Amino acid sequence: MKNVMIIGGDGFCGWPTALHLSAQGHNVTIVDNLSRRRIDEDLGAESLTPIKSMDERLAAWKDVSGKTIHFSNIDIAKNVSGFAQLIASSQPDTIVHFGEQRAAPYSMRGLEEKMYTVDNNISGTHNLLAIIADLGLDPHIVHLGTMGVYGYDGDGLEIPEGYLSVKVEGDDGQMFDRDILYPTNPGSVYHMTKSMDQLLFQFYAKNNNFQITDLHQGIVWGTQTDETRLDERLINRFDYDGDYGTVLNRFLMQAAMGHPLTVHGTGGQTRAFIHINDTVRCIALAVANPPAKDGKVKILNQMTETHRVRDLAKLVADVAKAEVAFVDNPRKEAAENDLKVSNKTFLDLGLKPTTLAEGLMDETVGIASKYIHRVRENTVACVSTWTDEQKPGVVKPDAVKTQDRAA
Ligand code: NAD
Ligand code: USQ
Repeated sequence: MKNVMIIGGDGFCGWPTALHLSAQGHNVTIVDNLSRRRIDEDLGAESLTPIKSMDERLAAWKDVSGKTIHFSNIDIAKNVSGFAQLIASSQPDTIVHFGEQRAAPYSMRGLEEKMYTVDNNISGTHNLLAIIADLGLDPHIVHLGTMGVYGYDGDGLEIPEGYLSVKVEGDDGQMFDRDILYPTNPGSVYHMTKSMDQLLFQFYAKNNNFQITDLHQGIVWGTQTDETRLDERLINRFDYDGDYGTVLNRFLMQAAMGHPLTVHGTGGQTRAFIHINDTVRCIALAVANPPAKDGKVKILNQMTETHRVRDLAKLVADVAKAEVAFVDNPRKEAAENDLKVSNKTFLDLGLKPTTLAEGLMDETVGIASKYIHRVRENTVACVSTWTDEQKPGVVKPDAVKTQDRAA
């Protein structure tokens, strides 16, 4: 049994992870400032599933399992003394860090959201590391990073787990071997913060000999896990709005409401995916297998399948009898890319992936159709654009020049 602190334990990945680790017998403390719920209120958005308040969730878990999960409402980016006191008093063996602003479109919305995402994510991660160093503690830190740090301009070269072994030619023709962090190529301000997190981890692993596991996770789909299914009050969140809804959950919700599936651009974007049940299993495996204290961050790719967006749309359209619409892409991203990813470590540790083919029907009928009466139709459109030129109604400079020339 370990003392496990879960930062961001009220969120989509954090809540089912807290339940899973508690079910395994660990003593779990959630730290969350509930900012995700406040952002929903600001956006006029809401989870499709009726998630309960933290107090109700914890009481339900006690009823169902007899186990207690502790909760502290702390902003880890701002409340340094409160966070430090909590870590000092609870002495965690493991800290799982989910507590960041995680939506790429939200991070591109405007000045305020860009600043908030950088301030929140970078300060939060650095506060955690600096507090542990200051207290002289030695917990294993498990961080949720993203596949997006590698970028999506791939041509089929298999993405390794975090590091790239390269040979560099010196002036005199001598060859030098280097093992470097895979060069980052973030596609949004959010993904950029995850790239910056990597450097913070690299420094503290080297300087303070911290044990750090950074999980480069793909897009998480699905809703329920073995534990959240046990009681309706434990249900996990399902985001579908234009900022926080990820692509597959959006397609499932759109199919259920009779809306065409909104494929951005050609739909040639290939992305990595993982089911939420496998997310919680991977984190349990990571918690059980801390890295050696060798001054190096252990990086694992946490994904199980890759799919092209237009193929996903076709799959959902066939299962749920929906139409597909190819819409202007609000993002700046490669129209087509290949993606091959190594996920050898988790497979070697025994992960048995839930495939899309197995889980899709369950989601379609069990979640999207069941709760579609709760949908807020006005939040479905993607309104955040990567550049001002992409905003609807904005006249592009080229168009102005052409008009001037015509006059
Ligand atoms: P989420 O937004 O549902 O959960 C994040 C939680 O962290 C929220 O409950 C929020 O209130 C909390 N939080 C944010 N800032 C905080 C702060 N300063 N102090 C305390 N709590 C704070 O996100 P999620 O989908 O559960 O993602 C969790 C982590 O996994 C994120 O770091 C994200 O980058 C990563 N990730 C998610 C996905 C995905 O598809 N959902 C994929 C890859 C990686
Ligand atoms: N897309 C559509 N139609 C939509 C919504 C999205 O075609 O209606 C496309 C996007 O343009 C993009 C792809 O689907 O090409 C994926 O978008 P997404 O919103 O599902 O995922 P993304 O923005 O990459 O972010 C999500 C999580 C983030 C996590 C990341 C993992 O929100 O926290 O880090 O997935 S990864 O993509 O591997 O970097």
